[in-house]
Amino acid sequence: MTLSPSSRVVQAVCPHDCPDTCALHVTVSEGRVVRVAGDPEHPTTHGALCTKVSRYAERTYHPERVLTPLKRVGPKGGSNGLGRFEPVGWDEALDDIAARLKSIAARDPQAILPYSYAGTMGLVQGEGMAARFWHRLGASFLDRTICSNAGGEALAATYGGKVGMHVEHFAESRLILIWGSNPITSSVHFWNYAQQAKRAGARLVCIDPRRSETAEKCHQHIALLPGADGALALALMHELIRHDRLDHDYIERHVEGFEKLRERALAWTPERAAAVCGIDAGVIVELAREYGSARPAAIRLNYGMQRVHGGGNAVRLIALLPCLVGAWRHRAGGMLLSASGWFRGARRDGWLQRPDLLESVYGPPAEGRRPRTINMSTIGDDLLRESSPAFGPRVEAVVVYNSNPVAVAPESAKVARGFAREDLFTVVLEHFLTDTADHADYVLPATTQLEHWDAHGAYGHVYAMLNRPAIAPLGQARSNAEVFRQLARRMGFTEPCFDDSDETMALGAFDPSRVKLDELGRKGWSRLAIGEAPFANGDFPTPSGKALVDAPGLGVPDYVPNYESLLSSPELAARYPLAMISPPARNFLNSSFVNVPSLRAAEGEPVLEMHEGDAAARGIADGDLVSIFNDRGRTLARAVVGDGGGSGGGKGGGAGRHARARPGVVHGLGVWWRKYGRDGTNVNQLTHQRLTDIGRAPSFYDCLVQVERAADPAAVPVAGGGSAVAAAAD
Ligand SMILES: Nc1nc2c(c(=O)[nH]1)N[C@H]1C(S)=C(S)[C@@H](COP(=O)(O)OP(=O)(O)OC[C@H]3O[C@@H](n4cnc5c(=O)[nH]c(N)nc54)[C@H](O)[C@@H]3O)O[C@H]1N2
Ligand SMILES: Nc1nc2c(c(=O)[nH]1)N[C@H]1C(S)=C(S)[C@@H](COP(=O)(O)OP(=O)(O)OC[C@H]3O[C@@H](n4cnc5c(=O)[nH]c(N)nc54)[C@H](O)[C@@H]3O)O[C@H]1N2
Ligand code: SF4
Ligand SMILES: [Mo]
Repeated sequence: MTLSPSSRVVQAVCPHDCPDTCALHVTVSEGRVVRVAGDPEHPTTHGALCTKVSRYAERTYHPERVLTPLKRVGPKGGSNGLGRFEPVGWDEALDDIAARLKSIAARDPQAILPYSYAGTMGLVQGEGMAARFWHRLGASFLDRTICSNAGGEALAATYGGKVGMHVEHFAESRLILIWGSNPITSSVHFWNYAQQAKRAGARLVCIDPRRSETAEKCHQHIALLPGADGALALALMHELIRHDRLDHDYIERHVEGFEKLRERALAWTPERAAAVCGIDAGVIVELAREYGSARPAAIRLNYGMQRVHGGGNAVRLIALLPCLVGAWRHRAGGMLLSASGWFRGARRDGWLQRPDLLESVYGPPAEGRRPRTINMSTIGDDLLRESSPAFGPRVEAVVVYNSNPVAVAPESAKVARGFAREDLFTVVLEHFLTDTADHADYVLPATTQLEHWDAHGAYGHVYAMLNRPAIAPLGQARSNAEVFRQLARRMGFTEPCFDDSDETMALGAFDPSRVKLDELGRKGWSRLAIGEAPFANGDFPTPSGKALVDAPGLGVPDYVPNYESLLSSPELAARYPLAMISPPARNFLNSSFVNVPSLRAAEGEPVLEMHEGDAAARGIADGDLVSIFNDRGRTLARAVVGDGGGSGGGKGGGAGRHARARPGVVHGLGVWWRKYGRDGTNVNQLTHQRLTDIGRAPSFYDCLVQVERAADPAAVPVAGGGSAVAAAAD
């Protein structure tokens, strides 16, 4: 590629919900982005990006970008799930939206609900100016639980915050347990360190029901049943205790309540846990021996394993393992689930979000009044609820940004029904006409990360990051912050904080006493000052500095069975005998990128991975169209059949693309837009809204289904988002 002499490189940040939070070099030539690459100097990015974000220019210049405000002209979600819109001017749209919000707020601002998640993780375009706006308005709080809350609260209950090892140090570990995580898909920069360790002789063990891309590259894959991780952790402790592979000194000095844990673990023999996990007891005995003797041993835990009823308890148990063997003494030992807690205090949250503005509606904090809270994970039920003293007012307006709830929230038939309510006023700030935007009264064109300022923390490393705009907003796109700033004016909010520019907010996002702002400005990133082996001497951010077994209000962690499984709900399992998990497809990021042609082509169509025995019993062959169903609904997918390695503990390597599922478990890879599904649905048609034991999070991977062959009328057209979008934007 020849670049014009005027081309320049802009320092940016990947905004996506991914632990790696890469530093980007965006090359701009003649006002157009021609290349998005990894910053070679950034220690964890080291010049590499995942496939998805290497295609960022393709996403940004996508012909279906929404580039003008759109107003609905047809029924919500249309007759076929697609919305019909016509372009309107910004002033007309914002005037009308402000008037509608004002009239609802005059009755009760809690009838207005913001719905947002991590489409961008930016501190400005996420909950920055938007949070100021919602606080000043007094709208309902949104409990942002959809992803990490079970594990996050569990980790904080154990260690006082979301803290752990530095990702770089995994390169020096001797044994790495990759537990409930598929880093080749979802955290490729961690995988780079794991490979360095492997080359230096470390052993890699993957604990995952699915023979994932990662599992097949580890030395060992333990294919346990979904939701059995707590039992496995207890049995590992049982073995560590019985064979006295404990670091007594570390436990004595840095763990509170070990005796209670010991008592519980001794009840979990490998045989008992093996029955729950659906693996051989010998695998557990051997793993405990390795974990108890390898120095240093590290655990890369990730959120994939906490999307089940007992996800919180399981994380608490696994998080305690490094204390038992004293793994924290070495910088390459311990565990990492999330590093986001290191940014606590480094971010200026109070200034960015201004929770004090609530006072203008609810009075001084002393009075203790607060708006009601709605859990984003039960949005399906909550949009359909009437007013009641327990619930509060019926939701009359929803403003969605950085999220696509109609596709990603559980039990999506209900979510879609809620968003289809004709009496619900819905505004969606988006790049594309997603399944959610299809249900909007107004769609407002949002800038992408290449077009706006932002600042970022991270949850997989400890670098504060700064994103500069590389190009001017495309079309009439405006940043989220700009939209809320302009709405604030129209609502009559006069506080000076509503005048702060995006740039002011991005440059002011971090506390100068904690982040070197000059370095941040110069390089685009700056490392927080945190010790190499931060817990070598305890010093956990708990009140006592010790790790907590018996956490306040939670008791001693235990194995909590799934809501839906053969063991816990045999009657349900008689009708729906297969456990379905729905982890991400490699080329998508949640429901983002599903509409990028090259990435969608790489995924083909929605698939269901099945074991050959389960398929044969149902007369299903590889490549057949199948219907997956339970009491909540039905969805169609293409069967990918193979032998996933039987009872677990098999050696990795050699397994091909068609060999991912163990018996009894199926994988419906996510998260497709519903409108790209053959019948206008996706896997969330099958998931439920029951919450995890800790953290009020969804149990996406705790889900029983049945599968049958479906007629395959090859002629059935796949509903494409394209046509409706083109019609709308014309
Ligand atoms: N390419 C890509 N990258 C992503 C994402 C994406 O959608 N696509 N999503 C991003 C987001 S939002 C997040 S939260 C992270 C998630 O990143 P991770 O936490 O690593 O999660 P996943 O890759 O969803 O799942 C990891 C693995 O958990 C397994 N798993 C499912 N149930 C269980 C269980 O009960 N026990 C155990 N031990 N394993 C289980 C799945 O089979 C999967 O292989 O990734 C981020 N990165
Ligand atoms: N069945 C099943 N369901 C799941 C999961 C699963 O594994 N299985 N994973 C769950 C997890 S871990 C998560 S985190 C959630 C994720 O759910 P969401 O946070 O809703 O993530 P996305 O689906 O990526 O949708 C983000 C949207 O934000 C938009 N966006 C991006 N940047 C901006 C911006 O700057 N401004 C505006 N206005 N919009 C922007 C994107 O275009 C995209 O449509 O899904 C959950 N749902
Ligand atoms: S999605 Fe993750 S791996 Fe890909 S560029 Fe963004 S931060 Fe890096
Ligand atoms: Mo997530």
